[in-house]
Amino acid sequence: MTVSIAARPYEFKLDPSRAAFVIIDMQRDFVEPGGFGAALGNDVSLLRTAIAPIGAVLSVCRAAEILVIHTREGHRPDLSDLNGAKHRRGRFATRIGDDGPMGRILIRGAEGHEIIPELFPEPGEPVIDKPGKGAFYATDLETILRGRGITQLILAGVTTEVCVHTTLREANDRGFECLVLEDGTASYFPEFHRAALEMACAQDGIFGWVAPSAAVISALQTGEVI
Ligand code: TIU
Repeated sequence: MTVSIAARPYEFKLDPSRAAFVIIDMQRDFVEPGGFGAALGNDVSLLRTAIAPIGAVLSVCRAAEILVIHTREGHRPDLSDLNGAKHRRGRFATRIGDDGPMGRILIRGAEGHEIIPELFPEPGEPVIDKPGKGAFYATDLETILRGRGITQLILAGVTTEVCVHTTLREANDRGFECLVLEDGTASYFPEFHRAALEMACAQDGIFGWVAPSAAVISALQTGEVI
């Protein structure tokens, strides 16, 4: 059974039983002041536009019993999984592992590392802790997806051109069909957000499909069953 989602570059045939909604890095460290995003010099308020659309799709996916997966970017407290290049990069006063107002920056167990309350995982929803930008790198995400027979991913979260796009590319090369949630992603750089979405679906879907939350919700609630 599939439902048809109005998407770019053309309709996406979603099979809810083989799909997962993957919410990437909606952590306090990226969307609240004093976290990793702010330490990199960004205006974190720009990312908050994605929260309501993700929340709306999350409710519909839970009701439709679509697998929901959350990811968190972060590192072990002893920094043993933080490569030196990532640690050293940039000329910032505050780095990964340093103390901040929400605890140590981008460290597992710190307040800032946690997923925001609006999108907090429900029991049973896998949470993938990842040390890199892509959700497949050095994680068990692929094993979990293959084990459940998942072949399609709806991708949302932050930031569009960094962790969402890296995951999109990793998933594409692994044979997953991907749809990026247009208004459920956001960037500190609005022009990068727009370009990243165009890049995803250019060339008749070089990496996959792009659709707004309303199209996904409408397809799942009232969509024609094909
Ligand atoms: N800096 C930036 O745009 N993003 C990240 O560092 N990580 C994610 O995108 N999650």
